[in-house]
Amino acid sequence: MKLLLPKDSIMQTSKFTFGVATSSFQIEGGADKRLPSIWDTFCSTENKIKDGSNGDIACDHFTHWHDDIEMIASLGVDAYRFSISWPRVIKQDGSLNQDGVNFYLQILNKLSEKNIKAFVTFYHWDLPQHIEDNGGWLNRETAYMFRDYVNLITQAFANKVYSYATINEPFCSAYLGYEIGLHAPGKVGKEYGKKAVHHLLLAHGLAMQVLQKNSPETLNGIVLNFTPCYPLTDKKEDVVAAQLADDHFNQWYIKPILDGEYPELLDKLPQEERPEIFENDLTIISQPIDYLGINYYSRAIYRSDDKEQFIQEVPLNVPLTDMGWEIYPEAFTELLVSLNEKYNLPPVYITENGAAMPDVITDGVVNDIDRVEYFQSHLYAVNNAIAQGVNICGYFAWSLMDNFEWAEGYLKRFGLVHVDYETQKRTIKTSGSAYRDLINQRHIKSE
Ligand code: IFM
Repeated sequence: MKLLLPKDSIMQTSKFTFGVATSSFQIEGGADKRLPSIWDTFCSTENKIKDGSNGDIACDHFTHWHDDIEMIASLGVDAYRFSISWPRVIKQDGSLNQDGVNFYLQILNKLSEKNIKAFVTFYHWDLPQHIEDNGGWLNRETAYMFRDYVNLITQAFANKVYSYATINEPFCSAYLGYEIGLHAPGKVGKEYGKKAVHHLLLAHGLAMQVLQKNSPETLNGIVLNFTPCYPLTDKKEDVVAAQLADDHFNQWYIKPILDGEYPELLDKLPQEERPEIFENDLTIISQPIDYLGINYYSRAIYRSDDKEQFIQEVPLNVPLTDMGWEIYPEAFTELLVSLNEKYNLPPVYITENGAAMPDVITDGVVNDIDRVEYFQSHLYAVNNAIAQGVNICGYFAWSLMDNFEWAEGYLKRFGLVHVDYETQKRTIKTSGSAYRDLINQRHIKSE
């Protein structure tokens, strides 16, 4: 089964970047060679991870990184997006852990040998546990510790990186981690969520200042996830409910970065839910960025509710992925176009898009047609947004390989490559071959 490149699209030229993405905790393992992170603690807490698993070994990329990069190269991608494990590269006293840094330097060198651009994310949720013990993202000090970590690493990685992202999906860290407790560190309380967001965004702004100084030649930005909010009906109260959800879950993260202010909703929040905002914070947060990374998987539907204001509907009778997320590529186009209308967007990279599917491996083959279809419809959706004037420069499939899917453990598979967790054998799925052929098609066309 084939993936087709949209006709007459920039996607057919080498100006468009195609890549694959992963993150440190989800693939690395090698947990005994670094400090503990909040995800180690969360995994060892009863009933937090569906299959009771952890990230101690994961895909053992810590051992298999060399072959994994050969595999990435065999897919013909232009770029590889991965994250740095903060607890691997920084010691408890704040100094550099050279062994940890060397692990990433070998990866960066190998990528450069293969002519693959390195898109490096500094924070994909694995906060060192000792920093959480001091309040984690509820403590303003954490933002400054993040800045210092970025400062040391940018010096250590000099000239080896193509692009830096400060933070991946602050929504997940703040809301899932500090408000509803589905993710590490598992805190629950409305009074925590927006405080954590503010410190995450402050950390982003402070890190951008460091990047401008230490690494002005790289493409520097942040990665935000969006779940577009649709009303259940066109009744006014449902429309208002969906807009409110959108302010809380989407606009809350992008508006301070691009407009230097939070949505008006800030003034309506009860005092205990408001973050403490210092005088220059929003100026720091709204430092210019070279690009915006956008992650999209699905949409959500809301209806009004007297008590909760808005309630998310469970999708019924619609196509779903194995996560239970609705497959709705139209929302991807609408999201990109609406963000472009609302904001003065910098160049955009789709830094994650993909689907968990109920894969079966038979005689060494994973014929994941459903995932190929997902990619095809979403690539068209991105192309439709490009056709409507959105400046999109690249697309990263989530994920290179099956990995630790957070609270779902190893039960959900998002990879283009199947991982047998017993043997660590990698098998390229039908979707992986289709992605490779799509990229090769483009190379032939642009010659
Ligand atoms: O696996 C995650 C990734 O770490 C962040 N974005 C969403 C993916 C799928 O849930």
